[in-house]
Order: sequence, then structure tokens, then C-alpha cells
Amino acid sequence: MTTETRLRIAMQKSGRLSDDTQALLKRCGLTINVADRRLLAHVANMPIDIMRVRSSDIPGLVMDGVCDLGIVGDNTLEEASLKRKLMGDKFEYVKTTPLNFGGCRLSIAMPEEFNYSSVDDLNGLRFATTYPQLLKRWADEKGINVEFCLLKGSVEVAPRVGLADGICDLVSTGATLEANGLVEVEEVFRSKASLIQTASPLTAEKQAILDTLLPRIMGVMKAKE
Ligand code: PRT
Repeated sequence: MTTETRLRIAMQKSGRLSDDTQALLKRCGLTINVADRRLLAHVANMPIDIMRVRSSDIPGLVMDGVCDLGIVGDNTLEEASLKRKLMGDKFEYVKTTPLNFGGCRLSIAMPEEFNYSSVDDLNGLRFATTYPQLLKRWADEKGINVEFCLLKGSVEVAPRVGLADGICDLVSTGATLEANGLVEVEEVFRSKASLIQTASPLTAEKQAILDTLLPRIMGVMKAKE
């Protein structure tokens, strides 16, 4: 069977979403060789290929139609969509279904000694973040101006080394903020993992595979509730 008739799904290769994604696909009955180091793995018992990549590459792969489906955090998805829209690239996708893992929030956090009382206290400040577009959209909605410096990791250290006044980063338990002397003051965006689909119509063969897969995904999600 050619790749034109096999449904291609992008998932995170390794990281916080990879185990849950792999478990979901397995519970849907897909036989994937987890020891397989290839980036494009064939599912043995269904006409599906799994492309294992970095999370940050998944939105673009789906928006450009290289992959038919992707499993990615809404934070990554929305940031990519805003950025691509700004750059004049394809930014459309279909959110097929939210998934019940990967929950977190994108929040603004300030050093403990910062005297915070309202959003206006953040006006004119500089934030370290991996999500400048989401931060900017939120600041515009709140009617404040913010500056940012782009960091892809170790964002929490930025205020202590004088790189920024505060941070805008993902939080789940809050333990990392606490360990770095930071306090969450505003929630910018709430996120979960989602199954997304390319905006271009699927071929009849691919649509038929999706029509088999989707009820299984919904069933697994319902069973986990
Ligand atoms: O694959 P790639 O490297 O491109 O993506 P990535 O850097 O986003 O990978 P990864 O594995 O860190 O995160 C994948 C996705 O998991 C994120 O895009 C979110 O959708 C989701 N997720 C859920 C989280 C968290 N919870 C989370 N807590 N991603 C990151 N964190 C980090 C956060 O940045 C901070 O450093 O965990 C720390 C805070 O955790 P707590 O529990 O101490 O609050």
C-alpha cells in the first residue's frame, strides 16, 4: 500500500506527551514497535504510519499537509498558528478532538519579592518565554504593553540572572516555580493535548481509516474519564 493510502500521524518523539500518546494509540489497537528507532514507523495491523518528531514541528507538519493528523499540546498549536499567520504561512487546521492528557497552563510568574496587585503592575515589563505570540495576544487583550526575550528552556532562571522581570511559562504542579522563587500571578492560556487534522480534504481511503480510528480514540478517552 502506498503512502497516499496510509494515514500519517505525527506524534512527539520523546517528552511529556510521548508516553500518553503511545498508550492512546496502543489502546486503540494499533501495533507500533516502540523499540523502532525509525522516525517513520509503520503500524503493522492498520494502514497508518506514525511520524515521531519534536512537538514544536507537529503543527507545521499538519498545517502544510505533510501529516494528516497530529497529537500536540494546544499551547504549541496556538503559538505556531499565530506565528504562521503573522509570517503569511498556512495556519489552518481542524481540531478533531481534545484529549484528556497533557493538561497545563501558560502563566505569568514573578519573583516572590515583586509586589503584585493587578495586571497593570506588569505594564512595560520584560518576560522570558517560549510563547511570545500567546503572551502578546493576552497582553493586547488586557490593554498592557510587554516585552519578551525568547528562551526555549530553563525559562525559570531568567529573572534571577537579570534577563527578564518575570516569566511566561507552562505550569502543571507549580513545583518548578516554587523551587525558583517565583509566584504565579496571571493565567495566560489553558492547555491540553489535542488530536488535530489537516485542513485539506483527506482521500476516501484515508477518511475511511480515520472513520475507524476516531470512535476508538473517543472510546479510550471516555473510559479514562
Ligand atoms: O518536543 P519538543 O521538545 O518540541 O516540545 P516541548 O519542549 O514542549 O516538550 P515537553 O516534553 O517539555 O512538553 C510537551 C508538552 O507537554 C508541552 O507543549 C505541553 O503541552 C505539555 N505539558 C504539560 C508541559 C507541562 N505540562 C509542563 N509542566 N510542558 C512543559 N512543562 C514544564 C514547564 O515548562 C516547566 O519547566 O514543566 C515545568 C513546570 O512543571 P511543574 O509541574 O513544576 O509546574
